[in-house]
Amino acid sequence: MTKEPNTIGVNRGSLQDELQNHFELTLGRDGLDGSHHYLYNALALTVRDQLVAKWRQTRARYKAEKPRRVNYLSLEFLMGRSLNNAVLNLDLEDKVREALKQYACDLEEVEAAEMDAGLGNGGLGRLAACFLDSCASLELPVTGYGIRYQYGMFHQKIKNGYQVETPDHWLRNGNPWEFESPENTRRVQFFGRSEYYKDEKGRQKVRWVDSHDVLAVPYDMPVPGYRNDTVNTLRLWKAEATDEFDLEEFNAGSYTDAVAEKNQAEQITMVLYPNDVSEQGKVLRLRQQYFLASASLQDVICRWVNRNGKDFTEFAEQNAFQLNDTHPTVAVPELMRLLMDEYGFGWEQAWAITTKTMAYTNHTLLPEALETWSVDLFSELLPRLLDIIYEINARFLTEVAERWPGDYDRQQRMSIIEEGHGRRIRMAHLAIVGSYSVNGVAALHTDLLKRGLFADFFQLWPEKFNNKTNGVTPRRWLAHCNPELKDLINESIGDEWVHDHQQLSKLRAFADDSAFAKKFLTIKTRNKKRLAQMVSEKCDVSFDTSMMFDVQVKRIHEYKRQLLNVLHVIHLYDRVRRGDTEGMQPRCVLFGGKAAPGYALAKTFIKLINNVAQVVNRDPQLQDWLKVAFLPDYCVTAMETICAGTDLSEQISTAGKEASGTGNMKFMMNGAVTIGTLDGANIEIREQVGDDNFFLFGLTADGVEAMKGDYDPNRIIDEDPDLSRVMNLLEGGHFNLFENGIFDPVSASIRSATDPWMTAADFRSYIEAQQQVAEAYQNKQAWARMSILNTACSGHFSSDRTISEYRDDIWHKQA
Ligand code: 26Q
Repeated sequence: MTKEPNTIGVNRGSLQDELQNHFELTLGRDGLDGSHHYLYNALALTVRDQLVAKWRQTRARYKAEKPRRVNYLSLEFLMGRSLNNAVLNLDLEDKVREALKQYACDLEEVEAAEMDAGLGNGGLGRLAACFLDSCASLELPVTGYGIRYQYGMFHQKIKNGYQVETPDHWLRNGNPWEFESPENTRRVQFFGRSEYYKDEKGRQKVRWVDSHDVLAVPYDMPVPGYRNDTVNTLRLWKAEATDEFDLEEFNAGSYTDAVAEKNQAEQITMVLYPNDVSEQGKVLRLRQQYFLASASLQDVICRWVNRNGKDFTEFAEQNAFQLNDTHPTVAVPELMRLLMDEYGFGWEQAWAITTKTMAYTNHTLLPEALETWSVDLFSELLPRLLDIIYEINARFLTEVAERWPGDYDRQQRMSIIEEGHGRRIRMAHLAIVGSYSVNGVAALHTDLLKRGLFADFFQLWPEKFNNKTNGVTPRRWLAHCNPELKDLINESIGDEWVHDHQQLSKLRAFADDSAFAKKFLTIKTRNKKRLAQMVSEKCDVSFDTSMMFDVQVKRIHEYKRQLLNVLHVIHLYDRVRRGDTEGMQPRCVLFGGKAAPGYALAKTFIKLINNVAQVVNRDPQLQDWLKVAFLPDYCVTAMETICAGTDLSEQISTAGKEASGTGNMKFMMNGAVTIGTLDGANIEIREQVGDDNFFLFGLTADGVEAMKGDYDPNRIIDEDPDLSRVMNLLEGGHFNLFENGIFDPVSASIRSATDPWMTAADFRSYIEAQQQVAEAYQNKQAWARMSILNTACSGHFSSDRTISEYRDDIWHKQA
């Protein structure tokens, strides 16, 4: 092997030598131990070395070129695995495969040794990860700021059909992708009180005293762009105790108690809250939010001061903060505090800077999911911030009163403080008031925000509101997860589509090309085989690839209506048992997703799916018609196999409830056809792919609203013989023979006149759409065409498109 010049950070030998060095020298191994753990680590370090030089260059470039820096603040980053992503983005696949030959291993086996970085619940966390990939690929100076949870999203096991949670100790075997950066440690204050004093010029000032402080230690992860020279940073904070913790106790002789106090501090970053709607009022959650916001803002300001001194004239032009939902919104008063208390600004100047840098993304329409914090709790934990929030509110309400004199109702509706028994802080109002941009994540969602939840604010500040329809990265969600389809696309239209999303539409020309269609279907079948393999291993259910693969994977929620899907499954079961199989298409129905540990009904849905699966799969009469499985522990890595092997994508939420959805986009990219409601981004998916290539059903968002009040599910059931039979099976104990009454809450929810999710209302239309799907699937050629068109029209849902819009309309636009 010839050695390349010895440049620091650039590969010195061949990748093969580098790998061997890491394996033998860095890790001190002399042979494989069967687990691939060390080989994975050696390979990760080898690939990482290639990133480091680019990382430093990127930092130097940003320093020199001084573009506006964007800081993406998020309590969640659902990164999944890093090795595969780095290999793809750095174009190292061939070299890596070659290098692994000396160990007689293939890349997939080694990649499988990596644990998912599961630092998120679902859509919002994965969106942040896709965004980082797109920002680096578009060479945008965006830093992700998050929390380095020691325990990520729990692992899900299924026992006797029930979800059982086990901890995700993802760092146990070390993490080769992180660089601890202790020199950038920040100090975050909690508790204590505000103290008023006069500074040397006699001005009234405030400082936060008697606080209990916690250290924030950053761990940086490299975020490589796709085949360019950019490597951005994801900075995750870990909480550590200060060394001066409770000196009093220490001196009083209770050494062990004092040391035990350390735990309090370190708890902050111990665990991700596994609740994807909200967990109201948990003080630890508020501590996490403030910890992230304060450490990240201090970090940005510190870098600013190091470069520019205390001149903040251009700070707002040079920095932006994107708030991923309200979770990091305490950044608004925190930036005010830092500017006023630490850097001597007056209110107006500080407010001008804050409202020129903060931008807020909303991800939900469910009013119960809007975050509020009790004023009492806040005043104890973050007393100085509460002062500031009150002042923000007072000034804001003055503005409202000027605009709508005498309209006290409106003032109350818009106030950041909700009055009632126990005052609460409305974080969404704080975010809107403090930001220059407010965006929703799909066209319908943004529209509903303007018309509904935030109508008052939209009237006051229409210019703040904008839509940014979500997207997903085509690197992970097509090129990586479906390598054979990637190769076929490359053969057909070249490989530019990987970073130029508009190019995918060139595939439309192949929709009626039978040779292409044949290859396309062959690849689908091979991906279905891989998925069937996974289902067989994890669920012990055998899926036949000649059947249609009908898949719903996402968090388990009433509004997402896994229940409606189960009702359809029961209906199919019932049809086969009655011998009514004419026009029926054999299917394998797959479910996957986690329920929040405290969400009883969602957990019952999981049990119902598992019980139905058991009855169906054991019935010989159903053998050739229907298979049902619940895949345990759904996660990013599982989705990589799932979306490539899916025929039919279930996106069946009650209209007006799913802000966007992003799984829908991953399925579409991989050629799955959607059955869906007019909800979230489904609407735009249908617009892109055309009405003929999308199976639509159900009420519209306005229809759902209009039906409230005179919704009568029992009448719907009585008048629909299919639904009546399904309810009889469900309520007659057919799926819970020796488990009396366990599904009563399920049937009660369907029969409730106040069922907000209107499951019964959409049943008939869903069943009919499913029958159309069945018939369409039987025409292989027509189905192939639909499937190809789905991939061809998915370019719009590349997160590169989304991020270009954030760049042009939010980040590069001055307030
Ligand atoms: C709040 C308070 C306390 C504890 C946890 C939480 C919490 C955590 C996570 C609340 C919400 C979430 C996550 C929400 C989420 O994933 N929303 C989804 O965001 C996607 C990206 O925009 C959309 O596509 C989905 O429609 C939306 O449901």
